[in-house]
Amino acid sequence: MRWFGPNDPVSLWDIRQAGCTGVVTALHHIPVGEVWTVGEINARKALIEAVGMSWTVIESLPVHEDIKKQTGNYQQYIENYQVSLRNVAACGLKVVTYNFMPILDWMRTDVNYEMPDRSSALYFERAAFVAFDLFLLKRPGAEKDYSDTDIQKAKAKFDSMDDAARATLFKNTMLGLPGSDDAFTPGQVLTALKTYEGIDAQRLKQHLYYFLHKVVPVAEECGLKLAIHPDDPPYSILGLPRIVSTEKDARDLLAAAPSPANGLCFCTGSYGARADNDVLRMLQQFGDQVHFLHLRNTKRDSAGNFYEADHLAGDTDMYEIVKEALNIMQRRGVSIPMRPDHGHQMLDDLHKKTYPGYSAIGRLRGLAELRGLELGISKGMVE
Ligand code: CS2
Ligand code: MN
Repeated sequence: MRWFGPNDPVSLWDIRQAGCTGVVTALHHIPVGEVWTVGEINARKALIEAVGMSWTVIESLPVHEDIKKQTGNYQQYIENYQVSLRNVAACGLKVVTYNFMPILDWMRTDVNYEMPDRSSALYFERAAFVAFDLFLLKRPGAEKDYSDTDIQKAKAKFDSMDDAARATLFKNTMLGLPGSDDAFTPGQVLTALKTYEGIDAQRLKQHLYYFLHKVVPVAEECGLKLAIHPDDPPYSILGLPRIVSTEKDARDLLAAAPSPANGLCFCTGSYGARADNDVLRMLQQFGDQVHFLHLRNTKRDSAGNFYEADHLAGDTDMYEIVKEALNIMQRRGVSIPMRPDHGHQMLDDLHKKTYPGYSAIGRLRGLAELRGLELGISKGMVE
């Protein structure tokens, strides 16, 4: 499971009791772009080992915005990244997850979407998102990104909301902005978006490939695997380019720096939010370069909405995914680290404040179901 560090309301013992043998974590207290020192890495590692678990996967070693834009001190930040890679390898870590999403990481319009069983899920509602963009953020030129139907639906949605609902929508939508604990104003967001003017998808791809040319050889030399997490949701939002969304994106970035160190964090939930991504086929194709697996399920509808479903429900056939993952591991003779990505807020956790998607009990349910599925399939394979 993922652990957010000593401030996480979910403790390491909770995670161990959920049946985990390891955690994935990051040094969230180190500002993006600064070097992770051996001392800091080992201190974190000792905390995890003290409860009988291991730490081999980092999620994430974040990439500084200057590297994505090739502005300011980006060369220095790339050098720092290289040093951090050497340091984490020296401490015995194996996999480094990162992403290349401009400004925002994941984006949802509702982090308390009630499921029929009264647990709570993360939800992306297209009309609400378009309403946010047009009427709350008021991004200049946003209308040209949407169809007339989109705009009409967004207007109807917005008109149906009172001030409190609008404020909640704004807050939820901004949660994927790093550091968004302090509420962002629309002005601040628009200023950040403006820094990407002139950077289209093609240019952002070039910047990613440049970064890969600099860091993949270092990772390879020190025996690390890099695992890029896909965009979530997997398409352009707020006029920002997103370049790790499709099968072609993944193929291109692997081909841009061919190396055993250049690989994917295969997130079935993120890739699966797009109807034209055949997630199973993608896993079959990229199996040799999958270094980390996020197992999560989404349920889409034809209007472009999706919610996070139970791990074994939703649009992705988890049985086929786990079976393919087992095939890949057998073929490669490796064990690919896996975690349940997100979970519903449920039971006692409904009364607790936790990171959206990362309450304990819903993830425990997902993990238990996935482990059972894995064991059942693997026993069946042996027979
Ligand atoms: C995660 C991502 O919670 C999530 O959705 O899967 O935030 C992921 O940790 C980052 O994109 C990886 O860099
Ligand atoms: Mn994920």
